[in-house]
Amino acid sequence: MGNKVAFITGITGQDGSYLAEFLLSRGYEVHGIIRRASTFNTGRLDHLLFDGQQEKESGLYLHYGDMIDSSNLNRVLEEIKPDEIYNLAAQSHVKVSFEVPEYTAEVDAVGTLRILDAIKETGLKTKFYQASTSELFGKITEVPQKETTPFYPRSPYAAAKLYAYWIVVNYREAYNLFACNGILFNHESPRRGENFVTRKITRGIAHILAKKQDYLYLGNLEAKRDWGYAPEYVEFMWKMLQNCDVEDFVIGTGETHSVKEFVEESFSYVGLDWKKYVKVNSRYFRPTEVDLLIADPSKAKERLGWSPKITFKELVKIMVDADMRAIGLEPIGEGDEILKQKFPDQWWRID
Ligand code: NAP
Ligand code: G4F
Repeated sequence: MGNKVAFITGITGQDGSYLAEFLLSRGYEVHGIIRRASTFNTGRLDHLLFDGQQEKESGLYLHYGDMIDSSNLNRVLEEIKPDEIYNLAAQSHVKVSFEVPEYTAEVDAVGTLRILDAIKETGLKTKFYQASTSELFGKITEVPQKETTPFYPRSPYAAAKLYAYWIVVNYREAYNLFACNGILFNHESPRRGENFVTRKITRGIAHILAKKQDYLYLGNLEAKRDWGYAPEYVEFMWKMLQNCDVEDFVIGTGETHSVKEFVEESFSYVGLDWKKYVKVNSRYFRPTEVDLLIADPSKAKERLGWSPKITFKELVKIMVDADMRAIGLEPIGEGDEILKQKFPDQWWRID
């Protein structure tokens, strides 16, 4: 039997790049779609594609494609016949979804349907992972949130992901597909997009230290999130598809912290008083906010033996160290040390 074949949509994103690295480390042949853009958008994958300027054979194959083009999705699936599909592509920014609601629905909701329908129509024997989200819980009705907590989406993004969640359940029940939802709470890393709040803060601190920026402008400091470390979460995506049963799981740390706590913790790590640098700007507030997210990941622990290693404070240190290094400053170093100690056999490149 040859190597297993995986197909990842959203491979150029934070999670997609870690997942590609993980699957390659396990001997998979990995395929992904990338969007044609006027600038290169493979920055998070370049270490897998090139040795310096030289292309390398790593088992990673990229195809042009888009979640709104079903002809292309059908063609790629027919061609590569993947054993596992990870649907991570999304317009994933909640605030932006209020500005491009229709596009967000096309990509995040109908895009998911396009792939599921391609699987059904072609009769492809494959397993399907859907990137569902804690944003589904929105205006929460239960603390902490678990697989059975009712959904109440609070943004066009969450409403689109709600459709995607249910179409996965429907295709599983109607057509017997191996298709499941990972309901993941926020997970971050040095590869997080620069306009998500954690990365905006840690990158802002590095810029302030390097005297390239005077202030950091943020929105709602009171919102609370359950923040974990992305490499640990992508490993769970894979575990879900190796599970004998086809079922949905919540993944998170079980701890919640406010944006203000993230700010305090990260500024104090580098010895700065955050009050001197952080200004609140109304342009970063959302028309409707999700106030409190906190996971109950006990099903994942009991059934698949998953529990996260990286705590909130450690995540802050890992991200601040990486952003300091990225801008040419000597990192404080505690974050790097934590990674070395907790993941001696880590499979991802530490940024
Ligand atoms: P991300 O960094 O924003 O990556 C999104 C990916 O989707 C990128 O590769 C992007 O391509 C691609 N994409 C966007 N629109 C597309 C389109 N029309 N056609 C094809 N590809 C498209 O997101 P992430 O943090 O890795 O998250 C991965 C998935 O998990 C997303 O579905 C997100 O909604 C979901 N999720 C994330 C979290 C989290 O905390 N990170 C939590 C729960 C769920 P470009 O590089 O070309 O933009
Ligand atoms: O970092 P955020 O933009 O992430 P958000 O909205 O929680 O969404 C992320 O996690 C979801 C899982 O729960 C994913 F499904 C989704 O794709 C994405 O990855 O904002 C976090 C909090 C919000 O309450 C926001 O209002 O931070 C608050 N915030 C305060 N100032 C800010 C800012 N958010 C951003 N992006 N930028 C700010 O300046």
